[in-house]
Amino acid sequence: MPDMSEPLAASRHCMPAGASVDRFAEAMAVNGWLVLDRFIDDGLVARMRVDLDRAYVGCRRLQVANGIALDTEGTLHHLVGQGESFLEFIDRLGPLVPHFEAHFGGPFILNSFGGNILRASASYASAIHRDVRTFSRELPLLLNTLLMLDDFTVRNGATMMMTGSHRDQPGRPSDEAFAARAEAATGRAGSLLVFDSNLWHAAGVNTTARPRRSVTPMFSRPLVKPQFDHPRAIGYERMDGLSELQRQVLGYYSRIPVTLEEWYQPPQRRMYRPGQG
Ligand SMILES: O=C(O)CCC(=O)C(=O)O
Repeated sequence: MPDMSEPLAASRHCMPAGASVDRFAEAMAVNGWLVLDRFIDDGLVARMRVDLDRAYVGCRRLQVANGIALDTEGTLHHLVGQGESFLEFIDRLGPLVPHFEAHFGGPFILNSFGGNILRASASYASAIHRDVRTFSRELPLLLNTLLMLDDFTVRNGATMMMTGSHRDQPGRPSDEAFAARAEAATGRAGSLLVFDSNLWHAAGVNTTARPRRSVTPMFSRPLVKPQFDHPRAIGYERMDGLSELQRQVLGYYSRIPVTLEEWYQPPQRRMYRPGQG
């Protein structure tokens, strides 16, 4: 249910889901971020909400059991393998492959697949941060995305984006500098926020009584070590049942061999295939 108490103002950074590669590239270069309006349909968004709530039970149990409950409330990690809807989302990335490949200058893979159920209490995602520790400016190592599973509004804590900071802000900005340039990434449920990982951002403050949910897949060049071994988590044996896009993005073509038998293979059977960069 949308929050009817606040009309949803479209962000000036919002563009149609089918925006061209050139328009995408220009917004990324100049602003460092954009929102693709309703990139995912209501049906898949609804299934992802159900899977997200279910996955949170398992993530939270481990956060509490392992003594890291304090600033992780509402956060989820490594959702691939914790719900079929998340694998389906990977398959829906097809229309964006040219955009992402142009951004990276070649193929890309999933680096991590987290989520955030933002309530009034804050987690580490509410601090001003960026998700790549090394400021790499022109060399795109990582690309952030955030799929809105609820409408994102100013009142429910739409992500605050420091526009242009991917170009000129190597170090953490002061709170004042961040506030002066931060804009709210508002959008309708199903919209996809895409941003340069060099850009400083923070979850907003949710002042409503309802959760504001999202998933946050990040992508990289295949040569960057992912935060999770997705092919092993899903299972090597499931590869035949996955689409070509899922195999590529989940990293089945950029695995690390562990035996000489795995290493000595013809190119098309290699764990790390030719052309992965
Ligand atoms: O939930 C949010 O608004 C922020 C998410 C975030 O910080 C991230 O994806 O790195």
